[in-house]
Amino acid sequence: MFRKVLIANRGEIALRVINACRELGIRTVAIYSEADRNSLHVRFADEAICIGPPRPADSYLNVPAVISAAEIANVDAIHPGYGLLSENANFAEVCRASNIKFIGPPPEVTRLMGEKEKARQAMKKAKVPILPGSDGVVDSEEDAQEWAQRVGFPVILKAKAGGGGRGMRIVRTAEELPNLYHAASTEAANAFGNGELYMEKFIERPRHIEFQVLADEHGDVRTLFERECSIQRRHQKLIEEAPSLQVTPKIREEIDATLRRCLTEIGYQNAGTVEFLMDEDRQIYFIEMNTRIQVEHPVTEFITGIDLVKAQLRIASGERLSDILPAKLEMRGHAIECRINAENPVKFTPSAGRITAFNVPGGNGVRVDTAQYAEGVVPPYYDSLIAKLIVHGDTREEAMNKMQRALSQFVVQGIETSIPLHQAIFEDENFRKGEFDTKFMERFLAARQ
Ligand code: MV4
Repeated sequence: MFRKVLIANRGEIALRVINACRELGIRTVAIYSEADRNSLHVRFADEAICIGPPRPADSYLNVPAVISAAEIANVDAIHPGYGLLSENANFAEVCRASNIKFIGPPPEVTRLMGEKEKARQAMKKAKVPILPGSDGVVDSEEDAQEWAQRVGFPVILKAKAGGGGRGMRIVRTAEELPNLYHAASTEAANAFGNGELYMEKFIERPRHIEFQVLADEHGDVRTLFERECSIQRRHQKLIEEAPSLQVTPKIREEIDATLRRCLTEIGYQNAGTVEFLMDEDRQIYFIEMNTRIQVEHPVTEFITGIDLVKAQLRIASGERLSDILPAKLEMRGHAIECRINAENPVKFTPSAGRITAFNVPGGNGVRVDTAQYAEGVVPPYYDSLIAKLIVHGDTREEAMNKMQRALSQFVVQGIETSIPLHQAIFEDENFRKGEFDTKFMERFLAARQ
């Protein structure tokens, strides 16, 4: 096992990784920006190194600064958390060249999955169901028209280098295709430095369902069931749960068998998430793969009893999945996560500043992942996520009731948070019945006006 690990992140996920290391007897090195001097990840790590000014580009995203800190502290490995450098293949390559183990997949695999159209073709080749669409990128407006005729409107144009919904356009008729093609391509070029697009059949009211995977460095791949992530606004997830009410044991077994074969073939390693869309006929289609630990990993930890971050560390140090996971994984109960953001719950404007009072709920089946504390400061430079509230019950109904109890005891004063929004969602009849898709929040917010 590693002797010492640097955590190239901040906030709750930095603390989450520190906790896993501490429990495995690994020394930890925090890095921090000038804005995070008083953060808990700095206080709870064995060592901490300031790597630059507040702006992410000057600190957490500054590869030479991160690598210098790792070399000065003489670490064996770097855990990137989520966001920031976690899916940056160049960073993983620099780690490799510096003889530091990057805790994640090899850079070649990260690069493949980052090119969404290549990932799609790789999945297709391995018989993972994908949506009808272009074979590779569409390289002109004329090419796009041809594919759209073949696939049938509505279609969706997506950026090859994309993510987060940028460079995406829904096209409903041949007439509007030229304008939307150029708009998507220009937006993608500005956002990602690459304007290449591909095309898929558009699903009107999809559900977003993702499968958690773990792969060791000896060719063994296992899935740890699915998460339902349809409750989101502007491509930011708000609530995630596991299992999904829509996924039958048969679907679960089929996806498991297909992904094990496919990801072994690709040479996948460490933790990853495979994203699917499910249509109204419960058909499920691959859309993209995330090559990192995700924000919502605790819901999977609750229903499986597996510590995914410890599993990442053990896999990266060469251990076999057969020594990390039980022979047969059991799925137990139902888990739900609410993302608590520092923002106005109605206007969604960011709310930075000093937290004056902070009470975290607890009790059976309640988990709070946060790096915040009373008198702490939420800086304006970073993601607005300040806490994750995760609950586990025997049934979805019990989990929802537990969440409502926990939300009512979660006190944050001094800044605004999304807690009141979550409370309103948990009173919604359709949400409670599990009747929702990725358009749920749009309808919910429109009805509140
Ligand atoms: C789609 C889609 C409908 N049809 N693809 C949005 C972000 C990107 N990761 C994929 N996205 C979508 N792709 C086809 N062929 C609808 C979305 C989509 C969406 C997907 C998951 C969760 C929330 C979403 C919100 C709007 C659109």
